[in-house]
Amino acid sequence: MTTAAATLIPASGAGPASAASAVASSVASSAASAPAAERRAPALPPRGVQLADSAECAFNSLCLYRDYDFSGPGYSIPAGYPTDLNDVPMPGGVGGSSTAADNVSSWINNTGYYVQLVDYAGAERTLPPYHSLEESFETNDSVDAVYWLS
Ligand SMILES: [Ca+2]
Repeated sequence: MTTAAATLIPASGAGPASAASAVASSVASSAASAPAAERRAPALPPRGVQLADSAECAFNSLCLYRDYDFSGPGYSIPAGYPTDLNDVPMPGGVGGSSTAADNVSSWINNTGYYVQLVDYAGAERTLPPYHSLEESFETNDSVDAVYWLS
């Protein structure tokens, strides 16, 4: 939760306060880095929104969170949109992952649909309507795609 706290290191010997040109070499490169090698889910745009901190999971949305207890960076996906989590940005994941694939630890299904949580390398599980889920140790950070069952 560190917002851009610029750490200005004054160059020794340099004059005072010439810090007007703060070189912000932040990580501004967005997306465009997906391996795309093993994609099976429909590559629909997620049409989701990044959740603000401690935002409620809106009605008719599936909300997914990087961390347990529905915390950390979160994202919401409208009901009915199958989503490859490789397309969903989510910084700070395990192993340096920058997407929601193999990264989600808790879920809120605030829709009337059954949601299929798909691990490309493993099993599929179903999250019933209006249920939340904290991943177990075995299934934590394993889901790669989300499908919807009618
Ligand atoms: Ca996680």
